[in-house]
Amino acid sequence: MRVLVLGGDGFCGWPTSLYLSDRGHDVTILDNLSRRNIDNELEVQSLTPIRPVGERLRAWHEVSGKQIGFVNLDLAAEYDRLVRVLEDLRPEAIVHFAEQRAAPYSMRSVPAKRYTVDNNVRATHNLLVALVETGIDAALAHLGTMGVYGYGWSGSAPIPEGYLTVKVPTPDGDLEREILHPANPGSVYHMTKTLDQLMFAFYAKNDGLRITDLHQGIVWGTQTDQTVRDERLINRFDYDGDYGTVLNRFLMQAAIGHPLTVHGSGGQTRAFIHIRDTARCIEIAITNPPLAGSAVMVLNQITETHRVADLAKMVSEITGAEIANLPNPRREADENDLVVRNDQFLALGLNPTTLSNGLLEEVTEVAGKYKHRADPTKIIARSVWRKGMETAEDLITELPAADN
Ligand code: NAD
Ligand code: USQ
Repeated sequence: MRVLVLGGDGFCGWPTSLYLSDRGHDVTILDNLSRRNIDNELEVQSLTPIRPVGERLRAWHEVSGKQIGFVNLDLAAEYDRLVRVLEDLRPEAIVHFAEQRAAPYSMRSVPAKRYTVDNNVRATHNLLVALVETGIDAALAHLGTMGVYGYGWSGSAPIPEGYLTVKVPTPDGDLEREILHPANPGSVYHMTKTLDQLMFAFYAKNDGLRITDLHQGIVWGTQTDQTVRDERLINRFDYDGDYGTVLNRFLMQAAIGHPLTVHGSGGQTRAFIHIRDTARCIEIAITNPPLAGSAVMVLNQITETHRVADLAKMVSEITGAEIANLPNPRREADENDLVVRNDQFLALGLNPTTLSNGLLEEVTEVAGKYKHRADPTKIIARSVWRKGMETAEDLITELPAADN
């Protein structure tokens, strides 16, 4: 298939682009490299030495013999160029990763909140309008998030795949209806994903766009079968307090001898997926799209759920790392249940990589190898959900210095 990967220079987009290319798809990446600019703004770099995009693409051509195209374009701002790119490439499938994706970054300041909403909402809407204007009937797979459902809203009831069957009381008896699961975002970033959902529902209904919204859990791991083929292909590894996600942060912290930064009691339960499975799920999604005129297809892109405290314990048992229970800078439940349906991906052939069989490999081969690149001052999460919230900043002198 001709596949356009929006946000294909990022943590999920890069390995997915290589995977799709390796599988014989004709891939073009579109990215404005804004994520690399945010690294500069935050004065932090990926733990792994990611190469400039041109060098990445040349390296892929050398090792695989395959070409991946690249377009530097701001999806949120350059609408006319986007239309021209779509008309030139006429993609059969589009994968949409191109949004600001960190919840802590989206809460750190007024400019960051405004940027996250402007960037994400406009990027998604521009894409949808451009598909209608050009008449390109591509299968669109968007990376949404498990966080659109919120945590704890429905107690221990399993979270369905997007839609909930409800009974509406009427004078003539109950009507059964299928509705989009109520949105309950926990950050400005997560809120943009709930807004995306409404735009998708409208354009699927009104214009017959074929859309799959992948409600993905937290992605962990770094390397895939493609990114290991040459060091110039290495994937990004975020570990800082804004962009680092919990499990990769714990793995990196263990590698440099920093205590594991559990927020509060660690009773938060979240859904996880390995980066290799992200890439596989995307191919499954674009090759099994909904029919025109159908509602948006929602797939929960997760393979397992864990409590943060249990992850810390697991990493600590393997590595001997200490665990620090820090003040939680976020407004979130201290504890929640989470049971998630993911039947559709399993039925479509996904064979999940689970935590136990990939964990050690990550600690030793990636975090350990590049630990000299870590800046320990960037580890503590400093973005707070409300002014005046306590952070771990005051405890920093009490935390043992990282053994870097
Ligand atoms: P990332 O920040 O590493 O990658 C996003 C890419 O999109 C970057 O390369 C960035 O430069 C590009 N981009 C952003 N705005 C753009 C714009 N206006 N125009 C063109 N390019 C733009 O993020 P990621 O971790 O790869 O996440 C990708 C997607 O998957 C996001 O939408 C995110 O919400 C979703 N997701 C990620 C995770 C995770 O754990 N990383 C989990 C669930 C869902
Ligand atoms: N947490 C810690 N210690 C840390 C970092 C995080 O205890 O050092 C806790 C957080 O407080 C939270 C949980 O771990 O309770 C998850 O935090 P996270 O930063 O790993 O994940 P999150 O902010 O939810 O965001 C990430 C991605 C986002 C994606 C989302 C999927 O950055 O793009 O949408 O995971 S999900 O969480 O399923 O909505």
